[in-house]
Amino acid sequence: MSLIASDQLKIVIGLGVTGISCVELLVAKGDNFIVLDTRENPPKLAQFQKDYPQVKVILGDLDKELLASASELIISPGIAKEDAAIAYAVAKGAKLVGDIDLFCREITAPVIAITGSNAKTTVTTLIGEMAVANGLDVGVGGNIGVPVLEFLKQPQKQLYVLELSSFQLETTHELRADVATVLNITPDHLDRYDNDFKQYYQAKHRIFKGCKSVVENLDDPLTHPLLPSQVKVTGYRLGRSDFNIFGLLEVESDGQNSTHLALAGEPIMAISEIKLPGKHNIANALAALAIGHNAGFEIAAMCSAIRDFSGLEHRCQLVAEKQGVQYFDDSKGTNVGATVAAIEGLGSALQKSEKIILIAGGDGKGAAFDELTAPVENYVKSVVLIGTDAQRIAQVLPNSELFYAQSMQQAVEKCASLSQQGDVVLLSPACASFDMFDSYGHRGDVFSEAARNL
Ligand code: UMA
Repeated sequence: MSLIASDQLKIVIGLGVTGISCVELLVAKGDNFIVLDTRENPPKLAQFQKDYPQVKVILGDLDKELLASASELIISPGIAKEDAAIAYAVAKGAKLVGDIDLFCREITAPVIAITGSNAKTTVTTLIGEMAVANGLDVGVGGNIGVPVLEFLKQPQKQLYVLELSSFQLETTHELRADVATVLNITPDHLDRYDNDFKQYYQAKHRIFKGCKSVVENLDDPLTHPLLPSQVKVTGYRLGRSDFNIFGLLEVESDGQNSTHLALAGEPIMAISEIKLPGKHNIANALAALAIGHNAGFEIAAMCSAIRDFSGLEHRCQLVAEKQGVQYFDDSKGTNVGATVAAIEGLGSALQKSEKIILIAGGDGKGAAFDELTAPVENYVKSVVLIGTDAQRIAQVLPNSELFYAQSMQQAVEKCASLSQQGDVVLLSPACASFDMFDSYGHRGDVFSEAARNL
């Protein structure tokens, strides 16, 4: 059965921001296409039908024969290519693409492509700032929240910096980035990958396909690209710098030692000038320097961007300092992995006598919290638990000092009473916010205000 028989029929799957941006492009090109969404009532449907009354939309379960009748399936990141109807159509010859391929077909400007399990938004944003500091007209988009096809509505930029998720990379064949990097890989989205870490790893490594140069995190062997030797590779590590390796260097001046970011044994800037806290942000600065270096950015301009960069809202953001205690808003830590990264990043930068006081809890979305145990025992003095899953988190922290609070205000006041000079109060809930707040942004704002008002 074929609703619209045509060899040239394209099918857009998904009515989210990606699907809608694909529709805009196909309409502009005058292509023959229809739109499907597996949901009976996708949230953007009414507005879409107002904007595109001429576009045929089919909702609900995917019809495999209809899919098989298409020449190209343009799928959104939230749709798995393993879906039985999609896999059937692909086996019958339908080509599978995503918005990143559609974008790459239209542009000639260079692309920097960034993926990783953690920190990709921070590094992508910093690279964007570095590009601006280098005087470039740059577009920063992708998984960060701006669908790449949005850029086609404007004159072409001189450079595109794209944050790409494993979901987007699954359907990307034509990226050919000028600089490509996998920042780090730890298990994530395993529900999408049949609990198979290898599939997730392979999706991430698709970023290197056809790339001109690579940046590799030498502290994480899983980021090592399998590529022909003629591709330029620049490494970085939280260790000694070397030829083509950004790293660290102890510099002595006036009898005082300080650690600097460095390349080939030459200091670049002192790590004390990085505003973002924690070891993981030193790694992020090194990653950004290495990426910018491959892209031909000036070192001085990159350093000024690093010095000015105060991070992203609600991501380990320093929001207050009271009586020698720093308050960090990591409300974006909505899953266990993000909270582990925040605790380890901040904790590893503290002196022995200084500790973290953690506010965690909310709606855990059914996830297991076991991975919190080790970092909390290593770096956290006390935990103040809030929200629906407070008890479930308590179960994985049998050796920790635990308190409970009914509101964020109460939690912050409790943390203040538990802290001493040099300690850090960290809101990193490992949970969604919806049981107590409108959003993670709202939760972070309430935390910041309570901390500032102490
Ligand atoms: N969905 C269906 N049926 C469909 C289509 C979608 O049930 O037929 C569901 C998906 O399972 C998902 C939701 O609808 O729950 C949205 O999916 P989508 O693919 O339509 O998403 P977009 O609105 O187009 O947003 C996507 C990215 N979303 C996902 O990957 C799920 C956004 O990343 C990205 O900013 C945007 O494109 C622009 O590139 C979000 C994200 O959560 C922030 N990314 C994950 C992450 O960062 O961990 C990968």
